[in-house]
Amino acid sequence: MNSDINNFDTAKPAMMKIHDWHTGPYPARVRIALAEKNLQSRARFVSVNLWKGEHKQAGFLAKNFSGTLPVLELDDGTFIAECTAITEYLDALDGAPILTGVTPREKGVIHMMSKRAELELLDAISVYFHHATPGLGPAVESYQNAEWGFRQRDKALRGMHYFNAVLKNQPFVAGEVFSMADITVIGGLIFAQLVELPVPEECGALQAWYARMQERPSVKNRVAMSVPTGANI
Ligand code: GTS
Repeated sequence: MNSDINNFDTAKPAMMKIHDWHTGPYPARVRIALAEKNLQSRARFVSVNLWKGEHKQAGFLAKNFSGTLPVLELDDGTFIAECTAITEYLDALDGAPILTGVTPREKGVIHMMSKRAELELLDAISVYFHHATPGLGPAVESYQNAEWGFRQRDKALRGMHYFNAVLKNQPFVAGEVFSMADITVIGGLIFAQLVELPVPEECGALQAWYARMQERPSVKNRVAMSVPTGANI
């Protein structure tokens, strides 16, 4: 059987290459997942400069049709894009902690809450950034629609209220354990900070949860893990 689980030899050095940008909220999700699973020493980061539009050039588009980061590149030449897909790959490689659920119920709830965090928070903030702010600059942002961007900002604020309500009743986004869904909301709040969209004052449960999340070493060290030499954080 040619499974990655069988091929994943703990004695071997890095086997994964991650196309990354050190301050990006989406790539941060994968770095947090790697650190939670203590797999960071197996990953090598390759910087793709978003501000220079390197992710829209043909060489990168051949790796990920969507032209987004992060992308995991395996030794056999397979490219896996999408934070959730990469996290699922990492979870299938190695043991505890499992971030995407063990039982069918856990898997279903974690997937739903992570997707909801993308739809209602992180992706909405990303649209706001690209459409209603200068985004990555005129050379990269070929089309902007500010009205759409502001609508998405408002959507993200509603999303913050939703996750606040969830976190009033449970310690983590998908229930009783830390999971990929928490990482997705963390990505959303990292992006919110970058675009200076604060968590509303009345969202105390979300603020308290985020303060707890920021204490986790995986979250604290997420930028340092992949900062390229000479980068001016
Ligand atoms: N659905 C994708 C995922 O989950 O991986 C979205 C990835 C994404 O939007 N990545 C951002 C990107 O490449 C990286 S960052 O915003 O976190 O830095 N954005 C560049 C662009 O031009 O959209």
